[in-house]
Amino acid sequence: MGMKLPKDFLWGGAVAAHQLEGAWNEDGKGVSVADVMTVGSATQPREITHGVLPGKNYPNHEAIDFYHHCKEDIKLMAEMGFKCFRTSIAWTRIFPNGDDAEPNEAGLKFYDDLFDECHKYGIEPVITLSHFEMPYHLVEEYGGFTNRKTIDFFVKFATTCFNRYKDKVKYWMTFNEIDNQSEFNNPFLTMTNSGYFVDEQENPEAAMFQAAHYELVASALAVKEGKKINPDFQIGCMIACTPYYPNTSDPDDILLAQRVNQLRCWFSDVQCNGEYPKAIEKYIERNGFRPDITAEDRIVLKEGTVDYIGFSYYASRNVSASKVKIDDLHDIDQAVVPNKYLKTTDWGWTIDPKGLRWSLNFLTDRYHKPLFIVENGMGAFDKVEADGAIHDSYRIDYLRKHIEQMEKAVNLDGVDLMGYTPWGCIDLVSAGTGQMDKRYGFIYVDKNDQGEGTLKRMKKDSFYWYQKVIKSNGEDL
Ligand code: BGP
Repeated sequence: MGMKLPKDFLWGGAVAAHQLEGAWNEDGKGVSVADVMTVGSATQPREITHGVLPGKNYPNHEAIDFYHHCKEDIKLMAEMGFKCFRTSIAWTRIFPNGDDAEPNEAGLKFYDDLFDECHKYGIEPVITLSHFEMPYHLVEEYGGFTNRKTIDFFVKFATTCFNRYKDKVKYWMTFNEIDNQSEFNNPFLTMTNSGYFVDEQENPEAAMFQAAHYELVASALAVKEGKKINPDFQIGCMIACTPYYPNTSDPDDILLAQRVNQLRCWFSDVQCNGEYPKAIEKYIERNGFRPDITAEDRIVLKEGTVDYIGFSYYASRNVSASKVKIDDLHDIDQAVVPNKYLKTTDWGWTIDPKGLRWSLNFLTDRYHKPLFIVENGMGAFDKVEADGAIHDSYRIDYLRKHIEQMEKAVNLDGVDLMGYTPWGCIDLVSAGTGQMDKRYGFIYVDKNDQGEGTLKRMKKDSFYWYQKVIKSNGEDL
């Protein structure tokens, strides 16, 4: 038996444009970084190509063709009782090259219709402006966010969307999982977050600090402009909240976990507090990175703090000081060790519902702002039975346990939580691997890793379960 949540709690689901829309080159859409990534797997990272090679397996090109199925799909979300629907606006539908003088009307119209369709059912759109899909032209021509000019391109895109949808969208987020690029050696994460090739950088970590700074300025400027366009907008940041636990009670492990959190959280520190935390200023200085940060930038960061914190929560990680030296730590991944108390998914992600309660408390203590869980879920293989049923009890079990912890955080710990949108409410292309068969949805889509299938939508057992959860406002789990 679960606990009740506030009456206006935003139950829903989350997706991102490039992972479900398909129609990658229709109606004037330009090429995004997602369109030039090949399929990978749990062990093999996606390959980021220098441009598009027609005929290869680029999973995002068709995805689940939401572009042409969105009415049918939103109807299914409404049937589950969604109060909100989180998606992103494909930057390349609006500005195909990123530096275009004028926006693409056909792209703007697609989202007008989509948001109207949501409102038809009383579903509130929750919109991420940039979710791993920067125009590829900005990568080749400008080096993405390693270039200050990209700030203006993003702000133009953001204000175009704010102006156009000011009466249709209230909840916004600027950049998806902006803190993920702290893994500065990971070519996938630097490309998807900031649009540059890590192997072309003289010092990948210095490049990350520069790109992240410009991106944070872009985010703050967007918040400021958005508030001018509609003071009622709620504009949030979006981070990947990963609890880093000390592996033991050895004070070295405790200190290390604190350092790792500093290296992860400074993005949201800047977005919530409007300034760089001391530990990161010092870290940048002692490593001699010298990013271009002007006095004017610092004012903008102060003026453009966010209203709420959107975050994804999937898994926790343990860190051990036996593997690294705390003061020389750069790459967080090198400190990570398995947690013997936790099981993992087929993709090796820990399953840790209590980590969600920890995250909710941690973020509340650190920032004192409303929170929004905008992603949570478990990627799994699903089996379609002969009668068409999909018995995904493992998914229900995962979500139930996380919702229980979320309800404790609200009711026992006093966390101010706006809503909950599990990831991939309809099956879609995995961001990390490009696979279709790593599924998160309440709704199954008939398409496999080879790109075959009818694209037919089918309700899984979890569809009916989540419908009941929403109807009882979280009591009937
Ligand atoms: C987050 C992203 C999503 C999403 C999710 C699951 O990092 O914001 O876009 O895909 O993770 O990851 P994956 O698709 O790799 O399973």
